[in-house]
Amino acid sequence: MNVEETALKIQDMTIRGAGRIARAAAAAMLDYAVKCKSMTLEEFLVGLDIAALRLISTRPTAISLSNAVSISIRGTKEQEDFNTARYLVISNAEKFIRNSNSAVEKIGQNALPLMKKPGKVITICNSSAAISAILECHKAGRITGVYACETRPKKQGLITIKELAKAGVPVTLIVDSAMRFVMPEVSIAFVGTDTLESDGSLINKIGTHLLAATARDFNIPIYACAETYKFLPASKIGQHVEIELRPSEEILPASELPANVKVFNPVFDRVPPELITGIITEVGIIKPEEAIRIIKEHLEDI
Ligand code: RUB
Repeated sequence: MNVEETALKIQDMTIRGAGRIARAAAAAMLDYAVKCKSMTLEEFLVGLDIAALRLISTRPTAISLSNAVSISIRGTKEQEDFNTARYLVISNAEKFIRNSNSAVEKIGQNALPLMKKPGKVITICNSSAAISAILECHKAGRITGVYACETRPKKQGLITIKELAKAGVPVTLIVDSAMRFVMPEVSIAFVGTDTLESDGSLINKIGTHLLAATARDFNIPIYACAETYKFLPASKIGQHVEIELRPSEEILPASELPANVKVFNPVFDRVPPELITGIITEVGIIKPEEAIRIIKEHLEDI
């Protein structure tokens, strides 16, 4: 798929979820590099920048997207000719996609020791990393049930229940506001990650802050599942990721909206580090206060 097709699919959420978005963006950069034939290095780099900006503009909150693009074009400006720059993008992007897929698997494996005995899990939205954690625990016979929050307004919880049911995991759909009702039965919460900031703040689907605060009230551990490329390097110097606001029609069609009523639709939450028990990455489980170390060790050069 080319850059524009990919950008449109990310924008309209046909491609969604921070990891999938990142892999699709890397694949689009790869496609651009493959299709570029005989041009100067300068022309190639200009086109690469345009492609990068187009992809990054599609969704603001998942830093995985801009990290995937930066990793794909890493080192190209230092190359001496068009062909070496072009092959560098191809190999960077291929490597990113491979590593990203294997990171999701490793997160599952790293999550397993957190569920020492059988119990129930709660999750929100649809996260491939959180599902990987759930599936690994399920294979080890440690899941007696999963509560999947519906996740208003786009109902990504419906994707989660289908994926878990297909894998034979006992799963129950709840409306988001029932999370407190079921929490006394829950042993652990696994949630996905759009972005992790250097102070350990977690940015994930709207409702994640509510879930974390509810888990804390019931003394239930909550883990963010996050590949290392979901950490925000610029947060080291105080930058925050932008919280995406989406159209009001996702909540209520304009025709059903009474006069003089506004709809506000922020689609991500910023969860403070003190509400997060830990972060499961492909390189191990860390405390939120160790986020800065992941940035230094894995993302310093992008
Ligand atoms: C998806 C979402 C997911 C994270 C992590 O939001 O909040 O929890 O992106 O997903 P949206 P993954 O549906 O708005 O993209 O673990 O698959 O990267």
